[in-house]
Formats: sequence, structure tokens, C-alpha cells
Amino acid sequence: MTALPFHQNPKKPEIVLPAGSCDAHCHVFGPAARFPFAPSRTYTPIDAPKETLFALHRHLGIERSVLVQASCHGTDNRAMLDAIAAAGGRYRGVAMVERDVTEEDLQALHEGGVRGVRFNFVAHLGAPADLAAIRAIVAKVIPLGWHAVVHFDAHRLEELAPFLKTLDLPMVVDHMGRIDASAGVDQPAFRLLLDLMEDERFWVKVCGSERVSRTGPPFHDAARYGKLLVESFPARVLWGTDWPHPNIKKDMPDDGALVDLLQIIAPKPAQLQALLVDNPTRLYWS
Ligand code: 0GY
Repeated sequence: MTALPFHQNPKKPEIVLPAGSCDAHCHVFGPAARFPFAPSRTYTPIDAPKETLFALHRHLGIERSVLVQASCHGTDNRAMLDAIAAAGGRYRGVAMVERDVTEEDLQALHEGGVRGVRFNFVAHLGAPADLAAIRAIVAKVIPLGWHAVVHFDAHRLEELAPFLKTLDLPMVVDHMGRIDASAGVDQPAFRLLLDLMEDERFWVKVCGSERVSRTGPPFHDAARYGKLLVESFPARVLWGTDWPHPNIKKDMPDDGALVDLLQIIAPKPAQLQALLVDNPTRLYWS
């Protein structure tokens, strides 16, 4: 199936973001002619090159960013590294690596701006990460001061949580744990996420409203979960656009409107400053 194109004309946000604001979850895809997609991919996105992302960030008032390696590029992190290199220190990355990655490979990624490693347990993205491989990789990235980003379907959290708690590094949960926004704050997956967050190793991204929403734009049903997470764990939350929104099948979000959702998610200036500036600085620029 042909991927839905990202929004071509996002609105100017209603809010002015604080200086140094960081989009801590977005991707670059290709261009495929230069950076081919992985043979193992489960979807083929439309090219989403760095120049388009840089222009979007300028339009939204975003000065820094964290590029997250997506499954369609597998463990070939070159498109991401190319974009980070072009951004002059304002962008960082989260890589995907093979189990047998060497210290030299990791050092090169670190010098290229990578500060974390990502593990996927989302069914539509292919085979789940292997737990023994995760342990092996984690042991190698801890000396670099990296963290892990974990991306899972909500129903997997119960089984995954005990394993994640055995890992001795900071861990960032993608997209509010991909909960179902229609299922209420007492749904088991959200309760488990809150429980996980009581452990100071864990962080959560309060983005992905367009993924967890069941009512559609403007995704207010989802934003209330982000608000609750920001109120409860103000120093361990991150936010991102998720541009160019891989695998969104309908209601492609307007990235300016996603920024506007921050008025619900982090309504107080101090919350916004922590979410967009201070927290990403601690995890990616310290
Ligand atoms: C996201 C979400 C998705 C894709 C990936 O690695 C990926 O391909 O993360 C998705 O399909 O929901 O965070 O970009």
C-alpha cells in the first residue's frame, strides 16, 4: 500500500515555543536513491529528507531535535547520521544496532551524535527485539552513557515490564506506551505505565496523540493522557512531532496542530520549559 504523504502545508502554531525547544521524536526517510530502505522493512515510506524536516522545524519554532531510527531503515543509520551532521550540533540521534555491534561502531555513532539505542516490540514493524540481544547491546552502550528507547504495543507491557526493570540504564517509552485513548486512565496498560514511571530510570514521550487517539483530529482524547503524565512526572517527559508519521493510514496530522496540543499537555510555562528544553538537554546534550 502506498504510504500517506506527510502534511504539505502545516499551520503556524498558536503558541510560541521556548528558546531551545526540541522535537525529541521524528525521522528522516531516505531519499531512497541515496539511502535505500532495509530489505527487512514492513512498510516503504515516502522520502522524507532532512531539508524538509529542517524547514518544518524552522516553521514550528523548533531549534533542536532527536532523530529516531525507524524500522524501515533497519540498522543502517546513515540517513539519520547524515541529517545530524548537517544540523551543526543541534540534532541528536537514537540508533538501531545489531547484537554484535562493536565498541568501535558505537563510538563512531556517539561521535555522530547518537545518545540512545532503540528496541521495537510493535507487531506491525516486524519481529520483536530479542531479549538476549537487548542485554548484550545494553551492556555495550552503558559505558557511553546512552539510554534505551522502547517502542511497544500497549498489550505487551505487562510481560515486558519485569524485563525492562532489570536493565540498568535510563529507558524512554515511545508514544505514551501506545495505549488506547478510549479506554480511560484506569485501563491496565496505562496503570502499568504509571507504575513503571514510579521507577526513576523510566521516561515517557507524551507524543503520538494521533496514534493513540480513537476520536481523530484534533486528538484531544489522547492529549489528556499526556497532560496527566506531565503533571505526574514533569522531569522525565519528552515530546516530539513524529514527523513524517510513518504508518498513519488516515487523518495525517498537521504538525502545527500537534504543537498546539501542547496547550493541553503542558499548559504551564514551567511544564513546557521542562518538556521541550530542560529534559531533552539532560538526556541528549549533557
Ligand atoms: C514511530 C511509529 C511507527 C514506526 C516506527 O520504527 C518505525 O518504523 O517507529 C509506527 O509504525 O507506528 O514512532 O515512528
